[in-house]
Amino acid sequence: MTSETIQKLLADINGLQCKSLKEVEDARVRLLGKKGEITALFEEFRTVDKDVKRELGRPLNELKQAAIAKIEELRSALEASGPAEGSSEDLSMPGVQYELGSRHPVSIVRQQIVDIFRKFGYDVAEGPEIEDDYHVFEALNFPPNHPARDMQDTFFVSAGHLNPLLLRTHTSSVQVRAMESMKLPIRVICPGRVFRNEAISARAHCIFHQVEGLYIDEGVTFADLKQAILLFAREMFGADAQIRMRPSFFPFTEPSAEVDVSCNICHGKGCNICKGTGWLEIMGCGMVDPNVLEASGIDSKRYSGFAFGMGIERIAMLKWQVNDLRHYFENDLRFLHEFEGATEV
Ligand code: 2NM
Repeated sequence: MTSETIQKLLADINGLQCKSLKEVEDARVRLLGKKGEITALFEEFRTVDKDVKRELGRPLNELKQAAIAKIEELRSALEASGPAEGSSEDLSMPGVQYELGSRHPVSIVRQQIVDIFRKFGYDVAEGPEIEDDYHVFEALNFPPNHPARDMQDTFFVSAGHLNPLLLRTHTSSVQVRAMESMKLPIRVICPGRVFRNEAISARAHCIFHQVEGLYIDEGVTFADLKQAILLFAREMFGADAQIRMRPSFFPFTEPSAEVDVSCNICHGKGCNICKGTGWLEIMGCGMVDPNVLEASGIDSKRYSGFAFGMGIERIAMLKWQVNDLRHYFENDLRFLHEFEGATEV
């Protein structure tokens, strides 16, 4: 090895030109690869005399650094300018295909419910998901020691004072805000996401969606409630849908009822969706408790009202025979694709 060998190779490197990334890689292998020219010089260097080492050590190292720098310079210039003319890139190749999204079954059913009640003259109201104890429990006639107020059932955002912040467990809090701020008579429906501290299973989830409705005016009776729900059921489940009510209990309504709709799968004959009863539970409802009206400043001697609430996931399960709540939150495309085109039913 002589000084000329190194000088000649350095001149080669400085004059190096490449038309493609492949050529750059070939040059790198030729110079710096395991069997490359520079690698070979370093191997030879180990065997030469001391005085040759002293003379050629520095130029040899500079040669290697020059090669590394040149290869890097050529590579980044080519990457910045994109594929060169005459390269092997096929510009007629199709681009990346993005799949078109479709509406989520929960959105479809929420829209259907909202559309039905808008037709009946209801306004749509929304409110905060992080609420205070007052709007979720206190104003809705929940006694201080009610289990829903427990850590076990409700997610708290801040605790340890009189009116803690929490994730709303129902959208009734939005209806309290409507009663506080809207002029009477009030007709509202409140769709939204609610949160409960439950173990996740096929039948329960810590997040789900509700639509609640409220109607307050002079002289509103339980007969009005029954008719409103019957008309809703006919719009939602078909003109021949029937309803029945069973007595129930909620802190915010008195009297309270649970509503069943006739099974539109077996038409009362009995199937595994209605468990042979011919009826499907769809919502809870009742006459708004006078305590709830008074808490929001409404004169319960003059005004009365009804309210109802339903779970959107549950209605969608009945509609499409979804057997596991967890499907709604997993975003598995195979599940979501099943609802393509389901907007009109
Ligand atoms: C339900 C069942 C029965 C309800 C009551 C109210 C309010 F704010 F007016 F008091 N909103 N929603 C209600 C009544 C909700 O869900 C199963």
